Amino acid sequence: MLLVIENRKTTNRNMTWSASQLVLVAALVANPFWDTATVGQNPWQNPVTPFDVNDDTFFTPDDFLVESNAIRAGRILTLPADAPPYYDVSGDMPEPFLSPLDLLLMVNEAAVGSDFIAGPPPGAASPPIGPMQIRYDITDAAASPLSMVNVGADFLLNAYVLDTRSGPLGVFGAYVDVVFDDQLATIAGAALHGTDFESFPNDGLVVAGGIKDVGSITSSLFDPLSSSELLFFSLPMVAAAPGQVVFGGIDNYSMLIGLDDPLTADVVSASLTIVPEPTWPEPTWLVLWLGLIAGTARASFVVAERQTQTLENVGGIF
Ligand SMILES: [Ca+2]
Ligand SMILES: [Ca+2]
Repeated sequence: MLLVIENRKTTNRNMTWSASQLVLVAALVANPFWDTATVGQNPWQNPVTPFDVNDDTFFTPDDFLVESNAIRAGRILTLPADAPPYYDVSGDMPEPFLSPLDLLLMVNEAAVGSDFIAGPPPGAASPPIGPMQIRYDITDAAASPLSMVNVGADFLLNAYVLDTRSGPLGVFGAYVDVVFDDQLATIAGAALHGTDFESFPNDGLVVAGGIKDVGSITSSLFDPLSSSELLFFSLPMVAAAPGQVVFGGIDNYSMLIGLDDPLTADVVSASLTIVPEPTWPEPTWLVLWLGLIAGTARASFVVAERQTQTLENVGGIF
């Protein structure tokens, strides 16, 4: 087991470290009880891999959810009678306990290890619908709302997340499939993750009819998040063909602070009307067309001038 903090700055897995957390990390390095040889000797440590807290055989973001919930709820030093969840990642011996060190070990392993999957567990069934919302809207690069664009125009598809419980604690994270007609619009760049959700980002896999598993989890595993609606990600896109394109889909693996089980959030879709680019006549036809207008105007002027002269001559008789 290797604890590397510096590398985290070079990855795209940003975490916020307070001075007290760094002290905890230093304490971990010096902790005489931290030893991989203890794996399998502690009833609250997963005997197969200590990072699989919820014991589903994978190390994925929902393991962070379970561990973070336990620490936020103040369960430090008090482990439940039965495991799993296997909260004691560090495998403290001779006396097991749960602390922020366990979560920090997971952060380190996810940043430098090869066993972490930044997305839902492979083969996981869609979780039941729960009290969370993912809302899409469409803007230009300056964040002005868009409802209609020309073919070829760039735009941003933005996703926002909201904890809709009566007593909201905030959104922990999500990995979502965005469904849309890829004949009408195409993805033009990597996802831009919201500043509140920069941990363990997944830019998604582009597939026919959309993109799979775009998402991340909270930028701070220790501090409370705002319970108001937050920007989750923005996807750069380009309008490809005329039509009305709808961005939606309900297949998402979403997580709320305080709930150990992932859920499926309600999705509020967004639509965009794409119209053809303005067309202009060929240059030859344009010259003829302008010439015709000029000729017509000249003829009208001549006629008007002659009418004026005629009236003047008539006036001269009297
Ligand atoms: Ca797991
Ligand atoms: Ca521990």
